[in-house]
Amino acid sequence: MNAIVRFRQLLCAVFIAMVCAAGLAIPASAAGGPDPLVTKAPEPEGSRLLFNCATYPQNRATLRSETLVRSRTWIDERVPYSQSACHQNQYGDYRTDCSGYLSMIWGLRHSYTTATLDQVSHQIARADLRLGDALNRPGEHVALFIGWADAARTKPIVREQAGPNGAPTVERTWSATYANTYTPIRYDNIVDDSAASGSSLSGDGRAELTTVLPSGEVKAWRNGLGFAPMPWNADAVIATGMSSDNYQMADLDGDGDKEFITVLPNGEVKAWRNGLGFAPMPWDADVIIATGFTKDNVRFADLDGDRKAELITVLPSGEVKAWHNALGFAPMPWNADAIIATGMAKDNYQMADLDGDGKAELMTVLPSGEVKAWHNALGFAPMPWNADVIIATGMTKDNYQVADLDGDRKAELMTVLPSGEVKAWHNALGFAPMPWNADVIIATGMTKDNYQMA
Ligand SMILES: [Ca+2]
Ligand SMILES: [Ca+2]
Ligand SMILES: [Ca+2]
Ligand SMILES: [Ca+2]
Repeated sequence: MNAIVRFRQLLCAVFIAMVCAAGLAIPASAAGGPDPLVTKAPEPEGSRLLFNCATYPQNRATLRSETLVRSRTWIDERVPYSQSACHQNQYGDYRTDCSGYLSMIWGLRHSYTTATLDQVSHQIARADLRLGDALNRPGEHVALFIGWADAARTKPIVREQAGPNGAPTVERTWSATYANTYTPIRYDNIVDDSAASGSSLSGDGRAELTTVLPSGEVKAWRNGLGFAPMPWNADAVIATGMSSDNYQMADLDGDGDKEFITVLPNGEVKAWRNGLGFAPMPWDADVIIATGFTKDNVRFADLDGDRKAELITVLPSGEVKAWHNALGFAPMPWNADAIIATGMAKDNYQMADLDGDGKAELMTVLPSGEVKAWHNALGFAPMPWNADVIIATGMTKDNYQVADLDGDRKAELMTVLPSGEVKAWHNALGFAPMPWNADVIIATGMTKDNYQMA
């Protein structure tokens, strides 16, 4: 054994004693015996010579609810504490100590340490602690915050790898005194579950059904059950003076509630902001968002996943032009444009998020009746597509819609049968050939040119 290796082992022993001690004495054996660090190629700086186990391409965007599921795995597997071991499961390969456990839960590039977690997190106020945040004492210990055990919000429930060596991963409640010695931190890439759902008229991401009555009133039914037979539990008239071929709904400001949009005879595109969600006439402001359009050649879809819908039209050349929504609900909110496709007809393309990543896919019906979809890999960019599949057969361009019914962000497919029934197929597989695994009748008495999912 050469001198450098000996020196590394000495350093490792020192830092093992410093990191994740959690006020508990680390047995001498923790730093003794064969040293796996020399074969695990420790990083020279920043990692404190604790090995990283695996390395992944990026720090994952993780839902708060996912931290519950991910942290549960090590508890169920009774992963034993050790700073010189890695544990691998479906969420990756991470060091089996406090910070390695948190790195797995958050989905970090590798196993960070209590001293390097500040590279991927920021301090928050104690009162702001929510599921998926953490309590950290740099150089000593860190634990995942689950919730409060008391109404006064002083005693946190945590999940942690606290040692001593061999002790399993646990959930426990800390005393207020002990918890107050820790700094509340929030992962930079944590995602609120509410922000992860798509948009709808009511704001919960489960598409409502709308139709225009002979009176020109737009009637809407609220989706209370998601993907289910006749899932509607309320109805309301949301607009008047409309025709079935000249209204659309899209979330322009990214708050989850869809705005109402129509093209005026002078070519201006007028939008009303949704201030109330699902309610009679829920609009509280209006604005002109574009000029020079016709009612049969304007669409809206979120291309880049920021929840604010982009504006899309087909040029005479067959090119599909999109304008990026930078300002939300505002006059002319667009700040960039791009040609996102070619060879399209204005009456034969649709856009919806099929795989649930927030970025809309492009679809068209081929002469064969097959529905071809292109996967959006690049967001708002010229030709952002990187794959294509056939998602359905036997469709016509004027009789299918795609919208998320159950709020999982993956769009379902709908068509109107000759009987007037609206049949929907549930999207189980995301962006994949024929991703549907169930079907239901969601409405009756509809015609193909007079209903919209919103
Ligand atoms: Ca909105
Ligand atoms: Ca957008
Ligand atoms: Ca997508
Ligand atoms: Ca869905």
